[in-house]
Amino acid sequence: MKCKIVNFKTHGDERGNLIAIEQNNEIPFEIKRIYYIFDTIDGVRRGYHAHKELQQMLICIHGSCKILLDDGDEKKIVELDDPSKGLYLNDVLWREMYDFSADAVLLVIVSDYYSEDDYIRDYTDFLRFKKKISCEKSTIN
Ligand code: T46
Repeated sequence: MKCKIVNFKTHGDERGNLIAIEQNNEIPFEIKRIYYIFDTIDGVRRGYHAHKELQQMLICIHGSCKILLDDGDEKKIVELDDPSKGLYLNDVLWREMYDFSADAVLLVIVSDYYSEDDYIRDYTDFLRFKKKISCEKSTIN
């Protein structure tokens, strides 16, 4: 599955820690938007969609949460519980976010402005879209 855990450098000293994140350095794309998810209600599950083009870096900067990723063939669960780790997504992956701790803050850095057109919010449409792009790739090759 095309996803990657990125380890950010922590600048730590007797005062505490600091992590710096730069476009085209830790973030391998031009940053157009950031958003964060917090105060999540216990037991809630979010997401249930895939993106057609969007690149994202997900960082749980406080607390913890789990991300279920599904590429149509394989499913994978990634636990984010460390502010020095990012989950880089650059593929059409179905995602669900769940098991948020009460104090979780999930920061998401993304490559484009908000557009509902980039979302696939139906799982059957997602599988159809994956099939279409894989057919297009095999025709080109
Ligand atoms: C994703 C996961 C990790 C906006 O108006 N602007 C925005 O930039 C975003 C992200 C959302 N919204 C609105 C759209 C909805 O009315 O905020 C509301 C909640 O969004 P949504 O239900 O899509 O939230 P999640 O947590 O299911 O998904 C979000 C992102 O939308 C999505 O891109 O990959 O977090």
